[in-house]
Amino acid sequence: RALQRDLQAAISQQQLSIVYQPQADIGGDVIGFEALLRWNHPTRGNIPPSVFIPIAEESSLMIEIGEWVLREACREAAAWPRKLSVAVNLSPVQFKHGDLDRLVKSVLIETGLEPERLELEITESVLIDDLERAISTLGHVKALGVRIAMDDFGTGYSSLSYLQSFPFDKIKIDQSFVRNIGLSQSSAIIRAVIGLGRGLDLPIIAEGVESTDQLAFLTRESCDQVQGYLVGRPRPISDYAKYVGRAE
Ligand code: G
Ligand code: G
Ligand code: MN
Ligand code: NA
Repeated sequence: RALQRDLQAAISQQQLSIVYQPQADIGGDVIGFEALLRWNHPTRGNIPPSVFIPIAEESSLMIEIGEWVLREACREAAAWPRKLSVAVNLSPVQFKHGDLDRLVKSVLIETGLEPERLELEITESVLIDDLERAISTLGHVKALGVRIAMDDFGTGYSSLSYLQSFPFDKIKIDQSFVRNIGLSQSSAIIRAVIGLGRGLDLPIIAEGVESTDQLAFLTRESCDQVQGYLVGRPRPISDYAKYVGRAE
């Protein structure tokens, strides 16, 4: 496929970049950023990750790209004057191949980022193929002091059993529920997930928060953190200089 071939060149030709989306506590203070990959294709312009990540996942390219994102995001965060956290998404492919725990360890050493400031986001699909192996790898990563967040929570098939299999550090409520706050089903589901977080002593972050009405609901329900356009869009980190403690 043409895109696959082009993607191969993307890293070395510096077409990949990372944008950062702020994550805030419920009072509005920014506590960290999620790193999100962007590809500026030389002729086709911006290609969304929903298109190119699946292509990368068909080959060993995802390993290479995943390493690049992790290293870049950790290097970036290590340079922030304020010690905010950085969240990096992991592809299931990175669990199957590659030596994920060794990679994380060496990137932390190389960049000097404090392990407590790194959060790795995984989806349930990571746990589906080889649960034993994924849990063992995640355990090694956690032992480094890195946190693991369950992304897109509520959209997979058996979220609750996974919460029993592995000690996650955070749950990210999928934006599809947040979008439908106001409909009774979504409100009830969000309430239940927040309650689950309380019971399991896990912080809950709501994704895709766009309106003050949604924020008001999440505040009322004692959600811990929020992420979404209301707090800030994914942007180059230079746009968030003030948040990371740099002079503008
Ligand atoms: O930023 P955006 O909403 O376009 O991201 C779309 C999807 O791409 C999300 O599911 C997000 O998790 C995924 N994605 C973005 N950056 C990365 C990355 O660096 N690695 C992986 N594996 N997925 C990413
Ligand atoms: O799957 P994951 O949660 O990693 O991906 C986050 C995706 O959600 C990114 O593509 C990001 O651009 C998008 N996103 C972040 N905040 C909002 C929001 O408030 N509204 C919408 N519609 N999308 C958002
Ligand atoms: Mn994510
Ligand atoms: Na998500």
